[in-house]
Amino acid sequence: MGDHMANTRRWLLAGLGSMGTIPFVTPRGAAANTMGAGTAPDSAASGAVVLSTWDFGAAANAAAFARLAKGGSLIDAVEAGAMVPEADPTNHSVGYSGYPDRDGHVTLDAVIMDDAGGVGAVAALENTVHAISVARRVMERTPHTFLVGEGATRFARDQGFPQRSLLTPESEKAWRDWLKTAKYQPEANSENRVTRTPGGALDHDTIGLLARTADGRMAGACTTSGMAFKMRGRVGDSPQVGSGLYVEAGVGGATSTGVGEEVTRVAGSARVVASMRGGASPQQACEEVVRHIAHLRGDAIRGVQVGFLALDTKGNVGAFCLLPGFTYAVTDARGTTRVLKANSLFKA
Ligand code: SD4
Repeated sequence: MGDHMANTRRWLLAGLGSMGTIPFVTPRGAAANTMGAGTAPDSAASGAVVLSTWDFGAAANAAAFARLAKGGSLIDAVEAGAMVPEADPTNHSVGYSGYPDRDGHVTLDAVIMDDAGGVGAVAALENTVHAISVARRVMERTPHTFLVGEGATRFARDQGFPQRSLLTPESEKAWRDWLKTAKYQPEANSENRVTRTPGGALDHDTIGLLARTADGRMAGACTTSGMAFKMRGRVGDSPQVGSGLYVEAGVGGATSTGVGEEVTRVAGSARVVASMRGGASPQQACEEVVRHIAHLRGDAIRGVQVGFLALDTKGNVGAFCLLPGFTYAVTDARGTTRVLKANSLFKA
C-alpha cells in the first residue's frame, strides 16, 4: 500500500472516530438561543428553518428569519441574511473590508438561487458592498445568470448601487504586511484562530445560507471576498451554481465553505443535492462529498478545510467537513438558533 493510501485510510478512521455528540459553541455576532424571543414566528416564518455557515451565521439567520416574519419572500430572506456579514467591517472575508487580492483590489463573489430556476451571480465585483443584492439584480433584471469583473462592476453602478472603496485601513495594512513575504498558503479554519497572521488568519469566512419555509420551498445565498490575497481574477466556488450553492425543488439545498478550488473540482453542492435526490439524508450527503474529495485528492488536501451544509425540504439539516473547526448556525422551526460544530472526516 502506498503512502497516499495509508494516509487516506488513517484519516478516514480518524474521521469515523470523531463522529459523536455535536457540542454547542458560542456564536460571534449574536447570542445563541435567543432569537425566538424577539421574533415570534408568524406567516412565512412559521416553521421556517434557516441554516448558515460559521458562527457569524447566527446574526445572518436572525436577519433572514426577521425578513420572513415581516412577510418577505425566501429570496428576500436569504438576501437579508447575506447582507449582514457583507456590511460588517470586522469580517475580512465577506463584503466591505474584505481582504484584497494580491494586487490590492477587494473583489467580491456572490450567488443567489431559488427552487424555481431563479439564479443570479456575480464574480470579481468591485466597489459595491452588497454583492448579494447585485447577484439578485442579475437574476431579476437581466437575461443572464452570471456577470463578472468589469461588466459586473459597471452593472452594479448602472443599477444605482452606492460605489465606495471596500478596502479599509485594517485590510490594507494586512495586505501590505502580506506583501513583505507574499507567501500565499490557504490555511484551514483560520477564521477561528485568535492570531491574525496576514495571508492566513481570517482568509476564509464566506457565508452560505439556506432557508426553507414550512411548505417545503427553498432558497439560498452565498457571498464572499474569496481567499485573501488571491491571484487577480481568481474565482472560487462560492458564486458558481452547483459548487458554492445549489437548491432544487422537492429535494433541498446545499452550500459550501473553505478552499473553493476543492469544491469546484467536484461541483460539491450539486453533488450533495444529487445524493439527497437519490435518498441520502442531508447528513449522509454532506459526508459523501467530503469523503469523495478526500479520496480524489489524497495528500493534496492535507491541512485544507472544506465544509458543507445541507437542508432538505422537510427541514432536516446536515453538516460535515474535512477538518475540525467548521461551525454553523441553525435556526429551527421554533425560531431557536444554535451554533454547532460540524463533525469532520479528519482529526487534524
Ligand atoms: C473561496 N470558498 O473563495 C471561498 C472561501 C471560503 O471560508 O469559503 N472561506 O474559495
